[in-house]
Parts: sequence; C-alpha cells; structure tokens
Amino acid sequence: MEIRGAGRIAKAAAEAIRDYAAQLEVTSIEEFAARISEVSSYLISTRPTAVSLPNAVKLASRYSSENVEEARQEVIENANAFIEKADKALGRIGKIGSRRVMDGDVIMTHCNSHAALSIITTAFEDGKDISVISTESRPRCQGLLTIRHLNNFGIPTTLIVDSAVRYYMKDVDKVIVGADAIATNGALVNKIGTSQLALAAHEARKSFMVAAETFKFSPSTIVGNPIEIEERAIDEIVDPSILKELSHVQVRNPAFDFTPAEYIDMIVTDIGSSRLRWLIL
Ligand code: RI2
Repeated sequence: MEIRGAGRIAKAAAEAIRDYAAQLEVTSIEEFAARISEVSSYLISTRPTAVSLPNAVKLASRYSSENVEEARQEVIENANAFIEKADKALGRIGKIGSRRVMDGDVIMTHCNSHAALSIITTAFEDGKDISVISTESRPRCQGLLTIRHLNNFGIPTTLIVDSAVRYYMKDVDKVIVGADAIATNGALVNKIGTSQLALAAHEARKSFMVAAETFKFSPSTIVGNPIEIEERAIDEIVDPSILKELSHVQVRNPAFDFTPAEYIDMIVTDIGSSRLRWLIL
C-alpha cells in the first residue's frame, strides 16, 4: 500500500524488473531465466487484483536472446518502454476523456485514480468550469489524496462519506472512476464501493465513465479465469481486540468490487474511447 493506484503499481513493477535485471550476476542464460522468473512471480504475488501488475511484469521481462548480456539489455529496454508508455497513457486518457466533460459539469469520483484525475484536471485546464464530489473511500481514505490533488489545481471539490453517494447523485452530471482491472466482458474491477456509485448513477440516469490504460485489461478473462478480489486485514476497519468480546461477529474487508458492463457508459483508454458494453481488444 506504499504504492497506490494500479497504474503506479505497474510502473513500479517494471522499474523493479529493470533494476533487478541490470544488477543480476549470473553465468548462464538458464540462470538468468530462472532468476527473472522468480522475481516476476514474487512481484505478481504482492497484489492479486490489479491486472496492470502481471501485465507490466510480463511485458517488461520479455527477451528472446540466448546471450545473457543481450537478454539483460532487452529486459531493460522493454521495462523502459513500458514505463514510458504508462506515462504517456495518462496524458492521452486525459485528452480523450476531457472531450466528454462539459462546461458546468459536476463530477463524482471514487478513491484515488490518476487516470480519472487526468481527465478531470485536463478538462479544468482546458477552461471548463467544473466541480468535483469525491468520496472518502473507506477504509484507507484515499479520497483524501484525491481532494488534495484537486485542491492543488484549484478545482472546487466536496468531500463526502461513501454512504452519501446516492444522496448526492442528483447533483452530479458524470461519474468518472479508474480501474484496477477490466474483464473481456466489459466488467470493471475497482476500489470497493465503485459498484454502488454505478448503481446510483444508473438509477439517476447519470453518465458513468471509466478511465483505464490498455494494460488494465485482463487477458486471462478471455479464457474465463476470474479476477481475484484482494481481501485486506480487518485492522483497517476495526481494532481486532474488540472482536475478542464479540464471539458471533466477523469482519470482512474486500478491497475491490465488480461493476457489470451494463452500468458503464464509456471506457476511456489511451488508444481511444468506446461506448461498447462488450470490449474485446
Ligand atoms: P490509477 C486504486 O486502487 C483505485 O481502485 C483506483 O481506482 C485504481 O487503483 C486505479 O488507479 P489501489 O491499486 O491506476 O491503489 O488510475 O488499491 O491511478
């Protein structure tokens, strides 16, 4: 949790692979392969939900040479290419998505998505008179990072508790959120509570937009593999010692939820946006 945001997690993994490959002391290509494979599995195991992480690791750790020095160089170049692409993707998403933001829009966002924020801040910098309603995003309260970021841009922002989402939806024109993963059936996996924003937006006939780099799409869902939802420690919610007195109580803390494609109006990516509810890249 020191690195937040699925995109930043992906970039950090690519940097780790690159730096590891650069300093790796091995005598054979077999040893190089084994060590790269070992560190790749380790990195992937750190966060189970954000598909950007395995996608980044797979793209960064590719090589074809049988020569250690050449293979090392390939990994370094692939990792750098991924990092550069990820940086550019945020700018592209901001440009593409901000075209859909209208002057006067009130935008609701959830958690702390750099991709969603790129759309919002680009629209503001283009001169659009917008304001934002940001959820607190319990239990880690990443909404506090979002309001600080928006405040730095001078964007009028209102912080609300997660349970006030439906109450305020009548004041909203658009919901813009990020993505930890997108399945091939168009379903979104994002921070817990995203699906209640989508449901409330759907009920109130408000537009629901997702901002996601192409490396957030999950290739393994093509063959029906489910996306695992990370369940985090209960001490993020409650002092575990309280539970000692409450023998009939358990606490659950899923970090992400699923939003079905039918509640999503648009997915904005670095290669364009789509109103299609079923996306196959
Ligand atoms: P960007 C975050 O989760 C939030 O769920 C956010 O919507 C999503 O990643 C995408 O964020 P976490 O990975 O990649 O920090 O757009 O737990 O920054």
